Amino acid sequence: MPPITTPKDRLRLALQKSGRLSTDSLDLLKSCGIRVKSPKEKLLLHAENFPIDILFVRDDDIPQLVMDGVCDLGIVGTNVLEEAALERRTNGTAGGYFVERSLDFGGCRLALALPEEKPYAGVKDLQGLRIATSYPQLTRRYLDEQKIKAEVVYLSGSVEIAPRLGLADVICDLVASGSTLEANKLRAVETIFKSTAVLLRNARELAAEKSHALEILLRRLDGVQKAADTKYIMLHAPKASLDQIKKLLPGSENPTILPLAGDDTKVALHAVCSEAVFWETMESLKKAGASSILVLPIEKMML
Ligand code: PRT
Ligand code: ZN
Repeated sequence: MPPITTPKDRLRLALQKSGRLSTDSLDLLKSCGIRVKSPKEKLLLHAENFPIDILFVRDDDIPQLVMDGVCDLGIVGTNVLEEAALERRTNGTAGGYFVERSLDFGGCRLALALPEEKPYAGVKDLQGLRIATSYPQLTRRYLDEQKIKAEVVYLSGSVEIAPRLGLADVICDLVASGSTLEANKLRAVETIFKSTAVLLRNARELAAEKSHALEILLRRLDGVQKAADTKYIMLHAPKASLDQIKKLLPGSENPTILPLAGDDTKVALHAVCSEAVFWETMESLKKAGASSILVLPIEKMML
């Protein structure tokens, strides 16, 4: 079979076909203005209005596809990426890649957890135990760093039931809300890795057309991510407390000040805040004399 090569003028991006990262990954493309018709019915889809093709696969295959250059880009959790990278380093088949952007979804942590009733005073208590995990490389690395000798057993799924089945004393699994651990009467005792979804990129230099497309994609992506952290705030402020109110606005420069029809004592203030606007901030603004405070989301930004 001839090697699979990527076209010279279209980027190829690997996405999880069906799972926790799928919707967020597709939503991100959509916010970047990239239209993909009826996803998931096909393995490979061409975006309608951008030079990018999307390959839908299992998340475990994404690091390899990018490292081997079958895809230029991929969206995957750093848990899966680091596990694959460690495995490749062990086998001596490490491929060139780098993390182009961290994304603000898919957050979770890889944690060691043991039955609630089992006493635990510190990592030393793991000595000699049997640990079930889908992440043997990351688990082994942690144990080596901590100089703990323990047996690592690989399970591809349902790791949380391993202690109940007598397969292991401890598990090392992904935790998000913690409800799976709770339902299985387990408690997390150590976080060994913090994960988030990332945009992964093959390290080879891209042909000019692809490089240009990637530049546009990254600029849009930065705009979307920046907009998500940024809010537009509008309020009415008494002229007398305007300076105090301006100081309370999180991460904003030079607000727009407009006269208010029919009221000489007040002005309208509009500002872009580059940091989160919490209820506490709004309460402080109100205390300082502001009224009609509106906080609006920003959809896109280009600075
Ligand atoms: O079929 P495919 O191989 O593509 O998917 P998958 O079943 O291997 O992965 P999937 O879709 O479950 O997760 C994809 C990625 O989402 C993971 O690799 C992580 O990067 C990220 N992610 C974020 C999570 C979680 N949060 C998560 N909570 N992946 C899995 N979980 C599981 C965890 O394994 C445990 O069973 O959810 C359970 C714990 O969740 P809480 O909320 O009860 O703590
Ligand atoms: Zn998977």
